[in-house]
Amino acid sequence: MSTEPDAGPRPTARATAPPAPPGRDARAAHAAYGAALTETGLGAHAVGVLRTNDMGGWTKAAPLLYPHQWSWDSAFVSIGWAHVDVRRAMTEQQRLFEAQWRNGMVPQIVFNPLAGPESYFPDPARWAVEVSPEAPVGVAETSGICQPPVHAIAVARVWEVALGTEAEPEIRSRLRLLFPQLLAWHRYLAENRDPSSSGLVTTYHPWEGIDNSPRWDGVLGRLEVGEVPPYTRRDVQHVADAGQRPTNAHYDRFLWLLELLKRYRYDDAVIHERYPFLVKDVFFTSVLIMANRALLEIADVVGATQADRATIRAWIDRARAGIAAATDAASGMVHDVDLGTGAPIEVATFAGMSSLLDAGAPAAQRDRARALFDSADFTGHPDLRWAMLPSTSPRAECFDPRNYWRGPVWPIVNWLYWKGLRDGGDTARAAALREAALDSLRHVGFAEYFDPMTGEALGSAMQSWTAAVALDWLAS
Ligand code: 2M8
Repeated sequence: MSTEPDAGPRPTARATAPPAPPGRDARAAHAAYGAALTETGLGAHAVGVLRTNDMGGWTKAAPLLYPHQWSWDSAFVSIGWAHVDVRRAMTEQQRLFEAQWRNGMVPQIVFNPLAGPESYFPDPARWAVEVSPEAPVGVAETSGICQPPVHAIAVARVWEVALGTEAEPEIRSRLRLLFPQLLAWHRYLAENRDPSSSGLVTTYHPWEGIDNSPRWDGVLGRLEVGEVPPYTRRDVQHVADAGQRPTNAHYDRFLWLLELLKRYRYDDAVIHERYPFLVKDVFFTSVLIMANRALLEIADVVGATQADRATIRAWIDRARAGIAAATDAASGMVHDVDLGTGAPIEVATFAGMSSLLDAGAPAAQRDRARALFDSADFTGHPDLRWAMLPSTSPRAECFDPRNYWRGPVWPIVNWLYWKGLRDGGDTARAAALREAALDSLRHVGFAEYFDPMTGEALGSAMQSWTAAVALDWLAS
């Protein structure tokens, strides 16, 4: 990876450094972590997490479980770094975009060249992205799928923090370099991932963000799993309890999909024709709307052409129409569409309120989403420890409070909804969510996710993006 532009001053102070990264004994680590947090204060400790995971220009998503640079994690991480060092925040994104594919795709994972093949599975050899003429050559190795486009949102936040500081001119010139790459990324999503111009992004794999969400159960259940070369799961070696992670049956399906993507050389046209996991993803699409709104702000900063601005506005309009069409008239919930059957996926998860991520969505649509957000199905559920959005409604049959994306609270998801509420002028609701989130973080620490009822920390400790959103909430 190149060292240009400069990564900014290397962090030196270690006074706030958290305890050593957790291995198998993650529960004890979470507890030690919580105690340290009370002593040192949330902000100082969050900075300690970012510094611990800092690889000099990019940040590991977590110390052991995720030893590489993940796409949307890194975007949130930039938002966190912005409050420590805006130059370092920009570098995080520029490093990520060095691995952008020729077709504009920003890969889900940019692999750490220093981490051995046993550090994480699937590794670069399993992805074998060199089968695609679109994969980058001569830069870091990557996976072959992508994740929600939080990057422009992050970069707009970095700019906001840099504004009026001595770093402003430098950040502006670095934004000029990044803008075309962000535009190419959004174009990839608007075109390659939506060949029918429905306005909705097609997702190809649970690993494109919300891994084992019950939203995918129907499609995964229909899959006929073919021959998957033998593999060893590494993830379960790093969490206290495998019950917090996807099942082996899920992993077999994830890996079979990977084999198919590889067989189709990661070619979007072929994938749209033959591949069995094609879902019009309303959450992904709504993040893209938020990101395109942010990209318009960046367009002003860098003096983008009118043609580029018109293109971005057209993408927003089309996506908005797609979300409106995917909204259930009776419940007000927005549903993904399973392209295999053409049917909506009617599972009650946070994705159902995706209209709240678009501050410019029609008022009536946002009103309905807000009512759902407040309802006992979501943040108004009486047993919640904090009034925050769980990944799946506690009233849904498939709700599991401790298993990954099937129930636990993810602070980063709440950050997105907080931003959507705040940008949409819903200041009281946004303020309440921020308060609840900060209180939860003080108790839970920077866990990957937590049990919505008990507040028990789950998954990895010292998760970078959790620390990053804490820093942004503290600064907001
Ligand atoms: C989780 O996903 C990875 C695969 O990408 C995994 O389980 O191994 C998800 O929560 C994903 O959204 C996140 O980006 C990643 C790193 O935090 O972990």
